[in-house]
Amino acid sequence: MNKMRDFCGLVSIIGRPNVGKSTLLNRLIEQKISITSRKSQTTRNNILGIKTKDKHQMVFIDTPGVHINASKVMNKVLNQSALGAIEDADLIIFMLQRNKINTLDELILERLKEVNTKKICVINKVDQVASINSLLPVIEKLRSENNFAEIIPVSAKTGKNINELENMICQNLPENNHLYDSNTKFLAKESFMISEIIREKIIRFLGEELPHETYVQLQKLEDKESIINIDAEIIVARESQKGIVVGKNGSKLKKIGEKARIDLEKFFDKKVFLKTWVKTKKNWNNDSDFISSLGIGSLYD
Ligand SMILES: Nc1nc2c(ncn2[C@@H]2O[C@H](COP(=O)(O)OP(=O)(O)OP(=O)(O)O)[C@@H](O)[C@H]2O)c(=O)[nH]1
Ligand SMILES: [Mg+2]
Repeated sequence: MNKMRDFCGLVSIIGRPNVGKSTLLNRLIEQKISITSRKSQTTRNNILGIKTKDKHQMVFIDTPGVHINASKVMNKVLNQSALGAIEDADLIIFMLQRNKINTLDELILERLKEVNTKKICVINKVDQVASINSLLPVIEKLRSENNFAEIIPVSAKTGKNINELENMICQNLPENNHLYDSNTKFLAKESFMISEIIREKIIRFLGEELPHETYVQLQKLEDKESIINIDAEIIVARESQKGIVVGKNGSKLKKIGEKARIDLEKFFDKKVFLKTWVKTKKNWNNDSDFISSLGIGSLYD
């Protein structure tokens, strides 16, 4: 008698910043577990998300965008995190966007040529290209110069071709026992999810540079029957940045807190009381020991 076979593998999503890796993970998992924004360097950890479809279990790793100029300590840590996920993967999803391959894409592609792992190339944001025809030269270039098992245009935002991509992923998973229960979507601790939701609002509401100079540390997490009480400290790297986060008469911080609370209530399906304040820890983002003590760059499961 034929034994029914199970398939399971680690699927790493790799690409330069801002191409939509986290948006794709959320779309595949059908739940927002990885924060997203228009600004690059949004993701700071390898984020794990799981999807089980019958015999197939996909264990996704969303990674920080790979950087070209990794001179800053933080950039180096993030690059190591992303490149580490290449080594560990059973299947690599390389992601780029629209109909352009830029220098950074090329660099990552060169790196990927050195690994024997199966690869799928995902061209994201096709909702923003005039026609699928305009993608043909890019697809042809990617096909002729690399060894992808598949190349597929998608829109993580609208969901276009996501089912097709999921089928391709399933077809390329190795035969393995499932690692997680079929209902499990993520393993991240509540405290990590909360800090990330607050950090997303900081990134979305502040200017280009500042988001990378902040992190969020929970000081209190009280899960009561009818309400969750959260105290969160927002840390900046310089005293002068404090005022920017707080805003005129506290307006910015208030907005960040309000938006975060709405998302937290959605996530926990419960009332949330959130208190936030800002503190300076000088040059924290240039201190590699401190960065790793925060867990930045590590796998958050
Ligand atoms: N139009 C369009 N926008 C998209 C799509 N996918 C993602 N985006 C947007 O692109 C921006 C970046 O998305 P993210 O998912 O944060 O990108 P990322 O690759 O995870 O970025 P890093 O974590 O910084 O490396 C966000 O503003 C998304 O809403 C898409 O298919 N179409
Ligand atoms: Mg991301």
